[in-house]
Amino acid sequence: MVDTPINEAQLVGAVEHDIDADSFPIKGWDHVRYYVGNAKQAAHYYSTAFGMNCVAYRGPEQGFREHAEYVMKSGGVYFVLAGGVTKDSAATKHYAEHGDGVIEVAIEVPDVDKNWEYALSQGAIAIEEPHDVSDDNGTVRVAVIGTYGETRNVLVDRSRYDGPFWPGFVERGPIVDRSAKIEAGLEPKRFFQAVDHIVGNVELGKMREWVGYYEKVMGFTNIVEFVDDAIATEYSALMSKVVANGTRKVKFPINEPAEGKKKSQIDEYLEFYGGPGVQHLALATNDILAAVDAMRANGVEFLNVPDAYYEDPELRERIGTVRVPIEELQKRKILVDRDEDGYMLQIFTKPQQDRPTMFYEIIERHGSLSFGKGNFKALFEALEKEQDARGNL
Ligand code: TYF
Ligand code: FE
Repeated sequence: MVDTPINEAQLVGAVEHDIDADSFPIKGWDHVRYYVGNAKQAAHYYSTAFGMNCVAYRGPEQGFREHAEYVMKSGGVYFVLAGGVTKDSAATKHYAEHGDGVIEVAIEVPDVDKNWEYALSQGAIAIEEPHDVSDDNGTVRVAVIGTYGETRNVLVDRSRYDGPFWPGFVERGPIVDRSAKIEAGLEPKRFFQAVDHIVGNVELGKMREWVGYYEKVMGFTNIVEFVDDAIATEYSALMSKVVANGTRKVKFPINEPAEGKKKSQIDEYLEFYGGPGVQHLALATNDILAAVDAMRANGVEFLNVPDAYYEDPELRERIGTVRVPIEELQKRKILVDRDEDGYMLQIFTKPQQDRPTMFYEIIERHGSLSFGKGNFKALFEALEKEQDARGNL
């Protein structure tokens, strides 16, 4: 394959940066924890549809009576699918209110106490003070900070731990055996290798507040992508700003609804999720074509993009040459954008649960550090069609 990103930094558009000089140093993503209605079935879906492998488990069998938790991995990031076993467990209640959704966005830090103290001094919402969690395999140090809605940012130091995922978890093998498909060349070993960004939807008028929160509490900076009328189509109007840490490994775009003729896609999310929360996770891949082919074959639905998008001479001029003919992108409905640093390929799934809430983006970066601003119009028009089909007028 030609010219595909090879290391994690390139995959996610990270830049040279010395974290030792930061007030809030960050190594990278640690895990994303979901509360879902049925973790056993979700683990199966994420295995087949997203090519993740189950690596660890914790549940009643280990003495944790409230939840069953399946730890999925693809590349460097852990995805924890937690489901309620009892009728009033935290996951059961969260699911009743929000449907499937993200409860924790966890980041790995060199020294939890240092980050905690800095964050608190800057007005962070304190949820759990730094503490040790241990088993025979060692100790994880952890603290929890609040963010939008019920979402939490967990700070993790796992340098003194070498067991499966987290103390209390036991090792567990893959749920689905994909080896025959991988050997036959039908599926890549991993559909994606890293998390690129995690997006939050907040209420009207709150975007600036949450951007300010990350600037103060985590020392993040506002990068690129102010969103204006350029993306306010008929009724998917939104405002969006991106904050990132110094290395840009951790990027948090934050959206709020904007005035439009009809209901904003962000308002639709807020209504069905029951408040602010994680809207989409962008997963970085070095082969978006193979990933999308495998996901489609396994039943994942993507947003439709009209042929007119690809046939527009302006697009071809703006994009120039990319690693595959445009026709290969068109066949798969993959979007493409270019900025001063390079180009990127991206595609969006439809919502991944019955509520029109969380979805995924698959992204393949080639130098570009941005978020696909050139695609906003086409993307939001496709989203509007989906909103229409749901009767959201
Ligand atoms: O993360 C981003 O900013 C891009 C664009 O509902 C985007 O993926 C923003 C809002 C949205 C879908 C995509
Ligand atoms: Fe995105």
